[in-house]
Parts: sequence; structure tokens; C-alpha cells
Amino acid sequence: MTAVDEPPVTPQEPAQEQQPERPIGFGRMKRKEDPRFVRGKGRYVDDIQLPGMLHGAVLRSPFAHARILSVDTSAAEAHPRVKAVITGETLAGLGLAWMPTLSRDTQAVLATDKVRFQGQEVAFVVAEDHYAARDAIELIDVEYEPLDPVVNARHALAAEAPVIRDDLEGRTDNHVFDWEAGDSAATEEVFARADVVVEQTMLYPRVHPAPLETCGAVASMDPVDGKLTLYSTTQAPHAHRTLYAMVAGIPEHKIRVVAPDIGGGFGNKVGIYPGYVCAIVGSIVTGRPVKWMEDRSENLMSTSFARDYHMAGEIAATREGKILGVRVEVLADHGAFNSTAQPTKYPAGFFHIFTGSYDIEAAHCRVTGVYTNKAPGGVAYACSFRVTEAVYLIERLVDCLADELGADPAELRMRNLLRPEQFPYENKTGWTYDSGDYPACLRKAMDLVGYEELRKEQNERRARGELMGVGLSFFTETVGAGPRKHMDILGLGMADGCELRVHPTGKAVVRLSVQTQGQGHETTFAQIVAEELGIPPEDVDVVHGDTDRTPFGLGTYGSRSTPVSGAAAAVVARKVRDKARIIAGAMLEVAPDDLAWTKGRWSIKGDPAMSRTIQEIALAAHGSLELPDGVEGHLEATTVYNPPSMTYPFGAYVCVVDVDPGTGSVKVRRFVAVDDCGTRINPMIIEGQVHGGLADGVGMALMEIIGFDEDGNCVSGSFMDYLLPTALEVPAWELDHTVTPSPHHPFGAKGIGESATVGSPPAVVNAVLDAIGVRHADMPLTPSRVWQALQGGEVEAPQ
Ligand code: MCN
Ligand code: CUN
Repeated sequence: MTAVDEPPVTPQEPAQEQQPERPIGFGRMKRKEDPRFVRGKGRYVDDIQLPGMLHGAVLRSPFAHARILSVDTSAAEAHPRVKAVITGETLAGLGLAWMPTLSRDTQAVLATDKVRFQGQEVAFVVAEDHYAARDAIELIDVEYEPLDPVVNARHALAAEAPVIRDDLEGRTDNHVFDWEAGDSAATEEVFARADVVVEQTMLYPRVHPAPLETCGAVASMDPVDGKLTLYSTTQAPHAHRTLYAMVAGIPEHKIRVVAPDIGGGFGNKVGIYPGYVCAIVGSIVTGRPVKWMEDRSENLMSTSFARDYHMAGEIAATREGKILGVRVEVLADHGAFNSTAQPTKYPAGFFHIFTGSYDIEAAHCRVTGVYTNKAPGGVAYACSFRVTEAVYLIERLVDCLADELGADPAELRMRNLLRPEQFPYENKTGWTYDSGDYPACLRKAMDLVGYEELRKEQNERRARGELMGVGLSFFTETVGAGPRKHMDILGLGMADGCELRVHPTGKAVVRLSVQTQGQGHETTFAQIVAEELGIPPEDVDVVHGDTDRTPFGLGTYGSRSTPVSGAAAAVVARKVRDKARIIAGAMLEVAPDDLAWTKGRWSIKGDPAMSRTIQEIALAAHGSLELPDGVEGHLEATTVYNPPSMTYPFGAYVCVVDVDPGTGSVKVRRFVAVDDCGTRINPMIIEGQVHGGLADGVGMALMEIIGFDEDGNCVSGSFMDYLLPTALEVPAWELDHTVTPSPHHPFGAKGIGESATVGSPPAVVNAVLDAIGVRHADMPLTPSRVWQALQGGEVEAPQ
């Protein structure tokens, strides 16, 4: 395995960079974790087998809204292989029937009074094996009194709507929160003097992260020492541990949360689900380990969905196409419990980045959250906390404006993009974008796709009655939450610890608070340390996903690992390097100031032959060398990195589609993506992240929706109904990049994990609408919806 930067291996990888990629540590290194994955030797939660382990299954509500009249568990309890049946009543006795959510609401662990969405957890059976547990939940007799459900966010706010959260004291409606950002008076003023105002309502439908591995846990409470070990599918082991301690009253040092290999998270594994809590309670009451793994339908129907944002947007501009203002009213459907995961101050996540990448005079947004009889969760699915919705809004509005003005959408964007000299740029909702050269990025994408020729081709095809479309999107993301003074989740500040220890033989171990779900942290974090210490990345072991073995931190989501924890890894390595300098000074009998660093060694200034490598220094640090006063032996350091600000990756995407006028089916012919995530650690991993995100975008734009019928039945509970894109639906991606380092990150990196999911849906939608000459139709643009739009009729709104 080498860490050298290989020459470009695909035509997509350009020969020249704005900044040359660094030769060691940073580079196109093969993933250290893959040898175990490609051999089927990954160790996932469901692979864990503990002696005496029992199996749990959840009984779920068939109704979207119903009162629970009685729960009879006697037949299930009589099942010979059943060890325990837990109901809401059992939990109420322990004070555990309700748990706090990440948004400071409460969520029923097991329903006691009412069920509030189809698939809600009602009872939990623990049995000798998985099949017996499943059989026994069928034996539980629950008497329900069905109530009217509300699945439409607008209806939920009507005066006559049934009150879903009557458990909350004094609650007489389904309103969750109101939140606004920007300056409404200034926005009104620019709208009043604008030549053109375009309005467009749009729905970003409810979708699902749908990770390959569903959610699950193995809970093991040791009845002797009172220590709970929880193996679980979590993206945030430390935050989960603290929450379990707070909720269950188990002392925090007696809880160990382990996230072993995770088969994809995509945001689905940020929150705490009732199943985890039930597994813990099951282990406490039986005195044996309990495993709970949900199946695919349970995952799709009851765990953290994403989006469900009803947006009424307006854009104001001059006749010449200078954008003046944007405003938007949003109705945010949060389902039955407000359990979205985002920093406390921001109930609408980072939606306030809806001014996008443009130089706009004024902007204002208002977001209203509502309860509906649908599964709770929200935000998740590679979203950067609602940046997905914000980017979709602005990128659709810009295309609507182009349509209104008869302008070319690329030219309109180019004319309004922020210019490089405007950075750092404070947008109209008060967020400071760190760095960027947007026009260069868009130009690169247009050149790569051959924009002008495509427009010519489109005109020729149109003349022949063929439907071809070209769609653009230019996005700016905000990733890397904190700093801790502005950002917390349930009071836990968003900063991340990191520990680095160099062993006597020069091999190192770095311990992280973040956790990979497939992003390749075992490789890229080794590369960061390798780069800073000048040792091979193979010599750096990355430890993560185990609260007993790693320092506290808030975990992986919102593409925060590289901006926050990656920064921590660099900082801690620099601390080690500084300490190594003192020790090298003692070894060479010179003052540390007389030493200069060249990769991997400290040498006497002007006499490079007189030097000590990190490995030599590590051995001496553990040996009998006389150290200066106040300097301790060994070579290690710890840090807690509190990011000064967020990082702002960006990109320009161009999608080319062909639409079949007879069937409305869409073929994505080409997709060009030019991303900028600042300094790049591992280009191969970045490309993998972008490929996955682009596929997500094509899926959401064309296929994916979690839908409901009028009775509140979820009609997308399997992969037969919830369609995911496969290799057949996506083109060979054409990638390129620019590199604009973040000025406040130790080595200039920004996040990349969600960029393509955030940026690609509007490019695909813009392309399809461009092909069919329709101003707007809501996602997913399935063949039937495209066909309806082509017939000129109203396209039925998805539910
Ligand atoms: N990277 C890099 N150079 C940069 C930035 C990132 O080489 N300048 C590398 C990182 O070192 C890391 C990967 O790219 O190995 C992603 O880094 P980052 O952008 O920091 O994102 P996170 O590691 O925090 O991952 C979270 C992000 C999110 S929030 C979702 S959702 C998502 C995504 O990652 N879930 C994923 N990508 C995923 N990819 C896989 N395979 N599985 C998931 O569940
Ligand atoms: Cu929003 S999905 Mo990712 O932040 O875990």
C-alpha cells in the first residue's frame, strides 16, 4: 500500500490543480478498511453473538392514529420460548415510557395512551430466538379505537384537525415551532422595487436514507458490576451514551456504547430509536444480552425520514437579471414527534443558507413546524441539516427566474454568483462563507460538459420533436458544526476530542470521537496524522466507535468529521510534533529553537545531517534520556477541537437528460460534477463520496418518495415501492474539482460527505423540466408525473 499521489487514472481526474496535492499522507491511497470488507469479514451489529443472548422484536401499530384501549400480553407470555414482554405500562413503571428527542420534544418509547403513526412501537417481546420473538408479537392482543389521522401538513394546521400530541399539556393544535431568519423589512423593500418577481411553491417530498444495514442493537447489562454495554448502529456513540445516562439514570461511566462496522448511516443512525431503549430494558429485566434488529419495512416505516418540506418561494430581480431578494415560507412536516437532529438553536437546521451562492441584497425565511400522523425523525439523508432543501429551493427559483426572463440559466447564475474577492462573505441571514471561487468552478463544469454545444444540440433535437434537457445547479453547503458556543445538541457542545499516542517503536494510534459508516475514516484519519508526523499511514491505527476507547465528541453527521475531528487530528499531531522537537533538542544537545522540521524529522538548522526521526524520538521519549525540566516522558497528546466556524464546500453540477415523450421516462445521459471541498485528503475516497451522493440525487429527483394514503398507511414500506437507483439508472459520472482551502481549518479542508446529495437533485429536476418545457413539477419526476406534465395538466401533488 502506498500513499503517493498517483497520476490521474480516469479521464475525469484532471491533470492540473489549482493547488498541487500533497505527496505523502494525503493521496489516493487504497482504503485500509477494505481488506476486511471485500472478504466479508466486516463485523456489524447483527454479527455480534454473546453467550446467552436473547432476541427482541417490536410490535407496531397498524393504525396511523388510534387510542389504545387495552393490551393483553398473556398469550405471548405463555409462549414457551418467550422470556419477557415489555409494554408501555411496564416502561411507565420504570419512568421510561417517554424519552427526550434530540429536538427537546418527547417521544413514546412504547405507546401507552395513543398510537400516532403507522408502525409506532407498542410492545417488545424478548425470546430465545428471533423467530419466536416474531411469532410472539402476533400473540399480543391490542384493542384500538381508531381516530382520524392527519398526514397532510397543511391540513394539520386547520382548526378542525385532530390534536395529535394531546400528551403535551395544554396542547390544542399541531403546531411545533416557528422560526425565521433574515430581514423581512429589507426583503419587502427590494421586492417592492424589483422589475420581476417569480413565485413558486414546491415540495421536497419525504424520502428515506435507506442504509443497506437497518438499525439495531445488542444490549448487555452485566448484573454483577452493573455495566451496560450497548453495541448499536449509531453515528454518535458518545452523545448516545450521555443520553442513555440521563434518561435511564445509569451512571455514565457504567455505560459503554460501541458502534462496530456500520453498513451505511446517511443520517438514519443519528437519533435514538425506541428499539435501542427496549433492548436495554430487555437486558435489564432478563439479566441476559438482548439483540434487536429491525427489518427493511420497519426501517422504512418507522425510522428517521428526511425532508417533507413544503416551500413557497419568491425571487425578485431586475429586468437585466440581477437577483435582488429571496423569501420563502416553509411548512415543515415533522411527523408525530419532533425528533429531528440538529443544533438546538436551529429548529430548521441550516435552512438559512437558502440565499445559496448568490450576491443577494435581502432575504427572509419563515419556517413553521407541524405534527402529522407520520413517522418522526427528519433531517437525515445526507442533508447537512436542511441545506438540501435550501439548495433545492434557490436552484429551482433561479431556473424559474431564467424561464420568466427568457435568460440562459448558466448565464443568469454566472452573473449573480459571489465573486472571489467577496470572501469571507456574510450572507443575508448572518452566516459567513469562508472561501470560494464560484465563477471558476461553474466555468469548469460548463467547459467539461461542453455547455454551448449541448444547447445547440438541444435546439436541433427540439426541431425534430425530441426532448433533451440540460439542468444546472450551483450549491454552497455549510458543514462542520460547531463552534460549541453556538451549537449544541441537548446541551452537549459541538466540539470533538482527539488523542494521539506514538509507541516506543514509532507506530501510532489515534483515537477519534467520530465514527465511520463507510466514509473511510480508518484511512483518511491515518493519512492526516501521517502527513503531520511524516510517518507512513500504515503505521497509524485509527480507533473509533467505542466510548471506552475514545475521547468524547459529538459524532459523524453534517459532514463534520473532516472539518472538526480531522482538524483535531491535525492539531493533536502538531502537539506531538512540538513535543518531539523538545526531545530531539535534548537528544542533539541543542535548543529546540535551533531545530527545523522536515517531514518526519527534526534537524539542526543549517546542518540537516544532524537530525532525529519521529521514530528515534519516540524511542528516546520512552527511554532513559534526560529530559528538560517540566517535560514528561512518552510521546502523546490530547486535544479538544472547537471549530471557529463552519466550512463552506461548494460545487457546480450539470445534468443532461433525454425524456421519452411517449412514456415520460427520463434517461440521465450525462452528469458533470465539479466539487470544491478545500484541501483534499484522499481523492479516491472523495470521488466515492461524490458518486454515492449523485446517485442519491438521481434517486430523489426521479424515484424516491415515502408516501401515505388518506388513512395514514405508509405506502412505501418495501424496496418494491420505495425505489432506489441502481447502476442502470445512473450514468458514468464525470467528475472534476477545484481546490479553495478553508482559511480557518488547520490544513484547509472542508467536508464532502453530503455535497453531491445536496447539490444534485435540482440539477436533475432542472434538466427534466428544461426538456419538457414546464416551469415546475414536484419530485419525484416519475414517468407518470412527467407524462402528466407533458399533457399540460396539473401534476398531482405527492402526499
Ligand atoms: N475527505 C477528504 N478530503 C476532504 C474532505 C473529506 O478526503 N477535503 C474524506 C474524509 O476524510 C472522509 C470522507 O471524505 O473519509 C467524508 O468526509 P466528511 O465530508 O468529513 O464527512 P463525514 O466523514 O463526517 O461523513 C458524514 C457524511 C454524512 S453526514 C452522510 S449523511 C453520509 C456521507 O458522509 N453518510 C455516508 N457519506 C457516506 N458514505 C458512506 N459510504 N456511508 C454513509 O453512511
Ligand atoms: Cu443529515 S444526514 Mo448526515 O448529516 O448523517
